[in-house]
Amino acid sequence: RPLKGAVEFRQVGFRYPDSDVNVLSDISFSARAGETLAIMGSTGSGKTSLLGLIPRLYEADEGAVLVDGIDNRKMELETLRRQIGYVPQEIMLFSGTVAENISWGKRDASLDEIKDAAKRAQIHETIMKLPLQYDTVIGQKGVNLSGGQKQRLSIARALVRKPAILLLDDCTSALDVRTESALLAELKDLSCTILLVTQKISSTANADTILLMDDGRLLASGSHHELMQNSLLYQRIYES
Ligand code: DCP
Ligand code: MG
Repeated sequence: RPLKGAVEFRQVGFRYPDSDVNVLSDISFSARAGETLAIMGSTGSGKTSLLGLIPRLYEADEGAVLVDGIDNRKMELETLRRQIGYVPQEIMLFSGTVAENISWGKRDASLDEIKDAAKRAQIHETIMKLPLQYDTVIGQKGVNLSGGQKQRLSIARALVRKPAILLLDDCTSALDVRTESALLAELKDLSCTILLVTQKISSTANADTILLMDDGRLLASGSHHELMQNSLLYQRIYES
């Protein structure tokens, strides 16, 4: 079976429905199935907006977003979203058990599948130290988790659905470099396509391609090597 999960943007322009300014202009790039793409850029540069166009939280106004070669506006929403795991920038956990929180997007997940996702997300060991492990209640009336633990739980929630495309919106920001690189190595093993929004240059090392965004535009794109040679801005970020 050929690998699925290719993502391509063709001259995409986008503005929010209640606005007349473009937040994305002329964005073109492609990620082959199984590749990892890192997206960097200052706050407000359009990274979250870009990710949101893939599962069609919003639709492109100009150009097209293609998933496995098909314009995603022509796909059935459920078919499209079934293959996408999306970890939003704002983590949403509810008051319930750890297992329930992980299986939120796949109600029929078995405990083995839940544990496998948690292991890959580097949170299994933390869970095993909780009073009732996977049955521990978290959230408002339960055990409190740290920011980085919540981030990993919400990554596990996306992984349990075994997505072809994984969208990670700055959700490794609270992880130390070692945990993050262990996580990224695990994700690589899944051979899904990964689009990773990050502020940290350490997370771009594993990426096949890095996109540098600025004010809704793609300033530069390429491998770490290429950007080190061609992009002054990237060099500056790398050295800072
Ligand atoms: N914007 C908007 N309406 C929304 C969300 C965002 O008008 N519902 C605007 C605010 C920014 C631009 O769109 O000017 C891009 O916002 P993004 O959230 O896409 O930007 P980033 O994700 O890059 O920013 P951050 O790094 O802060 O998450
Ligand atoms: Mg954002």
